[in-house]
Amino acid sequence: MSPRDDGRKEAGGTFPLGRLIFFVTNNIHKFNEARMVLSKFNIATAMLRMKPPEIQDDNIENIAKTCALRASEETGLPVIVEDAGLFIDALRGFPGPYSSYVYRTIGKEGILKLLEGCGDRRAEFKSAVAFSSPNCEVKVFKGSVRGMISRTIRGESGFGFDPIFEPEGFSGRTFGELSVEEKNMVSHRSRALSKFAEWYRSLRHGSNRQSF
Ligand code: ITT
Repeated sequence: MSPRDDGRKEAGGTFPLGRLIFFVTNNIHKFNEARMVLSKFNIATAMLRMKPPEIQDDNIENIAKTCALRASEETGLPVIVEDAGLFIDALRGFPGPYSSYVYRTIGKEGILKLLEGCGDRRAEFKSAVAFSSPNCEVKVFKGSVRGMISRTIRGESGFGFDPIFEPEGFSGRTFGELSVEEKNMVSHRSRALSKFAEWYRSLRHGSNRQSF
């Protein structure tokens, strides 16, 4: 089979390296945030809706890594997968890697209930963005933002726990009360994605050139 008959090689050969990335997610809010961040680095983002089986792990980096590997193996494409979670100090990091399950079960209201009467409202959002591509080692980029868990649910923007998280530097407004642009100024996701973007765009200029 000649290289031109091989779908992967063909895709690799014509791939705008460092300029286009496939973001594997089913969450349109995450995708929209990511697209905005990456466009600042002149990287176009395509949403790849697939659900590689998510492993159970206490570490969001391992979850993102395993999913990214599976997705790039399955598609032959350069992909990123992001795993994120809300880590609450007074709950020793809960729900952390279990944020998705906790959101679907007890939700924002449940978290506020768990913290009723608790003076320590400190918390952190963490993000791990894993990049994987055929013929390339997996890389992980991390980002985080500290803040407080609010006492009430406030704001309609964003998704998930946004209406109960007050990031540092926004005078007590929750992520739910911020525009996407404002959230992207400080969010865990935009911090991790910016690190990824710095690295990924360097592939354009050849110093890090790899065969995809
Ligand atoms: P994927 O398809 O990309 O897996 P997901 O919604 O399951 O989308 P995560 O596993 O990364 O995303 O996130 C777990 C949960 O953590 C998510 O369902 C939200 O409830 C919460 N979360 C993560 N990032 C958040 C953010 O920026 N704002 C609010 N909640 C967030």
